[in-house]
Amino acid sequence: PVTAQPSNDAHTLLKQYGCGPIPFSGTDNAFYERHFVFDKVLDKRESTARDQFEAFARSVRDVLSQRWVLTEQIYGRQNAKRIYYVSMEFLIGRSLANNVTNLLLDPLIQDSLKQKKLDWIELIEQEPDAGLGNGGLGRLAACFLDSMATLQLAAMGYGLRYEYGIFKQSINDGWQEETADNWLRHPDPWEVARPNEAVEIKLNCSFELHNGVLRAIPGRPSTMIGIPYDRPVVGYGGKTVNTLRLWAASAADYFDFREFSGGDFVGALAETLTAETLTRVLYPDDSTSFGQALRLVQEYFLAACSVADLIRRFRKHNSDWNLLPEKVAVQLNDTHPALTVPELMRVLLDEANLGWETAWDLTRRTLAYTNHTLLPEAMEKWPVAWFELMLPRHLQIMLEINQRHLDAVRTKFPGENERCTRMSLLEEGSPKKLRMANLAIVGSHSTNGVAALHSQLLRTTTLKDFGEMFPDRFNNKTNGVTPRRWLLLANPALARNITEAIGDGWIRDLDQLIKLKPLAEDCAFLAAIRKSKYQAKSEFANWLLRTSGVKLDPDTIFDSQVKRIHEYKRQLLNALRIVVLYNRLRQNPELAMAPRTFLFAGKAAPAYHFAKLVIKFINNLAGTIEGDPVVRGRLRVVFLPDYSVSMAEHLIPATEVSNQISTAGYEASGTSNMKFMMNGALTIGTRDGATIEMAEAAGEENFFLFGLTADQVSQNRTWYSPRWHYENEPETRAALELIFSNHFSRHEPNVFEPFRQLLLDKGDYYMHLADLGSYLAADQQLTALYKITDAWASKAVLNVAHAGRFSSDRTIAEYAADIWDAKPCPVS
Ligand code: B1H
Repeated sequence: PVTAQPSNDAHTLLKQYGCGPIPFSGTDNAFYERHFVFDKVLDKRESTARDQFEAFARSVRDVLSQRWVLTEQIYGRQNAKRIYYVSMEFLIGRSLANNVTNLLLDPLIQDSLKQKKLDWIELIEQEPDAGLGNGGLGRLAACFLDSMATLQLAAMGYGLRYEYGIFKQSINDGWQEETADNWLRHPDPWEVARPNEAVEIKLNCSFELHNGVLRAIPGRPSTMIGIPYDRPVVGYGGKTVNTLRLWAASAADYFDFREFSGGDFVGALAETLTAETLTRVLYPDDSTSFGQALRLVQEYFLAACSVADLIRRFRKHNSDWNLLPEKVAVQLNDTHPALTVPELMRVLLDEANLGWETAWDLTRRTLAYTNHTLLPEAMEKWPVAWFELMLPRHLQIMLEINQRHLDAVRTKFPGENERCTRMSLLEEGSPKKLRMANLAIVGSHSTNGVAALHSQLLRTTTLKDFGEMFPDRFNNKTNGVTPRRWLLLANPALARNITEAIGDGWIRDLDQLIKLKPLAEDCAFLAAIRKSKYQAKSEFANWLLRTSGVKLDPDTIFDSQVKRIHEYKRQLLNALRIVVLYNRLRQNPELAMAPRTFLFAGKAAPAYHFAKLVIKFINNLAGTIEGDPVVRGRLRVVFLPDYSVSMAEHLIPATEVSNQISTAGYEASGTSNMKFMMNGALTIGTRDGATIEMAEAAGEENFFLFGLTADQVSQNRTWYSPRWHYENEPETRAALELIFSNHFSRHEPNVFEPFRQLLLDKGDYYMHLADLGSYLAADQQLTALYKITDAWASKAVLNVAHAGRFSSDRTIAEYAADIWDAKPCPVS
């Protein structure tokens, strides 16, 4: 992509990256061509598009390799404080264009593409998305890696190298179907396997695979091997190249000798298969904890491999264990890696031979925990019996932690037995369970939420007891997104507008976008903004046509809701809005209504039946509207299958209306809301998560906010009646009647009956009907404004101008200052 880059000539650039012993210049084909011969043993003329991608990506990796080595050397030499971001998910997407952008290699690449007559778009589309995450939590981790490298922090990500990432979604007859995402089918050009740095993980049982389920065999201790696969994380400017280290599970290669000599060769190898199953697949649940034993072992594996690795790195440069919190900060991405608490304790007690008090003090000062949701179904709890079986030493440690913790609670709040019950790490019942959130809070020095409202609700409601016990531990870190991927790379037309107007300082310092504010009154700039939006819409339409055959009309309003499908996110509310608009046109075909395209995308967890029914409904709605001559061309609904990071990079820049319509109090932060804002979409949304802070920044007059507040939701719970809305709001009633009359399901009578139960009979827990009226009113205001093109563009500019706060650079700077106490360690 042609991005706004300082015009470095090729020679200077190659000098910067050729900082090691290997020169790049002088040999023309040293750069790209040699990878066909030396990596693939292939004549270039015989190469496929995929071969060309691999060769090209390997040349880019060559460019960064010496800086990658240098980065680690400097961190070691300086004995810098290391930051470890531990997460079960990293939703990376593609890396080629991102690495090229961050290395500032665009001019060089353009030259090289011209000479070699390569098609850049075709090249980058050869790369599969690294879909090692479900949604916002995993994508946040990926944005944080970009910002940590750009801010020159000595940071590293730890995760799992799933062989299968988030499933591929296809739509069959309107229904979601899942297939496996075999993203590693071809060799990945970015990763570097480091078997020499493998670590051993011990469990007190062995496993057996039985009909696809992992079965523990008690009393037979086993060893697993974690093999690190490193991926480069290039900071913007190409100076710092950090590492994302992903662990792959493998069987210990000495375990099978006894059985081998006993003759059971095949049986022994089958056991290898079981160990390797561990990192086979990502659990596809977002905001729910599914409670599978295999998932618990995955979580322990991540914690144990990462602790072993970071301790080894710490010991290389420090002999005094007491320095641990000064030299290491570990951020736990939700409770998924919470077993880091007992694992670090175990290492400090059993391997470093420290006393309990010292070990506990060091553990707590090293670890910090981020909470990402208030939904009770997402709170992880694991049966105590599983720990007895697999990790008895860890159970012992957690019980000791709990004893001491409850003693402290009793000292601070004497006689409050119920408080103790609530705060205990143990949940009584059958089975008895361990509460991972309580463990993470007690075992760390910081607990943060991900937006102001979320952090406040955490401290004052969900974790109230902990807020009272440890008031200083609680803090907020409002999420952000990287402007490199989500603006510079995804939206070259807008990026160019911005750079032409205010220079390119915004790329590293997004607050500079505020300089655009006066231009909200400048007709020429508004025209340029309109033009770049139209360009992004056309490019998205072309991409969609090319990749899926769907044709969009860029002269309609692009109105999007893209995110995981979940009741609390209320895609059904959006669909109800469309049914009402459809009814208006059916009743009055003469009605003036701006032509609109409603875009939906998102995956439903495979076992979440209601969410799958919502997908089915959106698809049937799309089909019915398409087949109705009265509305065809005026309203259009499109469900785009298989939402991914790459799709978002095309869709978000093209969007004019961003829907952020969760029931207030349920969306912890949201991050697509910020991406849309940066790309000049206007938001129609509820006062939830970070959307509240976005509207605060830009001014509520530049937002279309509607609906109940979080306060009202919690108060209204007792007396809210969906029936009242059905009986007293004619449009609400007509919309529901149309659905229940099988208008959208002629050949599948009553498939949407569960909506009646959910919305009317079971009391509409997420209050769709309470907010439908105000949603429609906000929608009316929005379409009225759209007609006044300058007024619309002006608000879009004001939104972009105030998006600076939502850069993940700001978020990471806050983590570094308030939680990690970390300073930049430049690699010059
Ligand atoms: C978020 C999750 C999540 N919150 C459990 N919680 C998972 C919970 O596999 N699991 O078991 C996976 C994911 N994800 C999201 O985090 C929030 O819903 C968003 O509001 C927030 O923006 C995002 C990043 O903080």
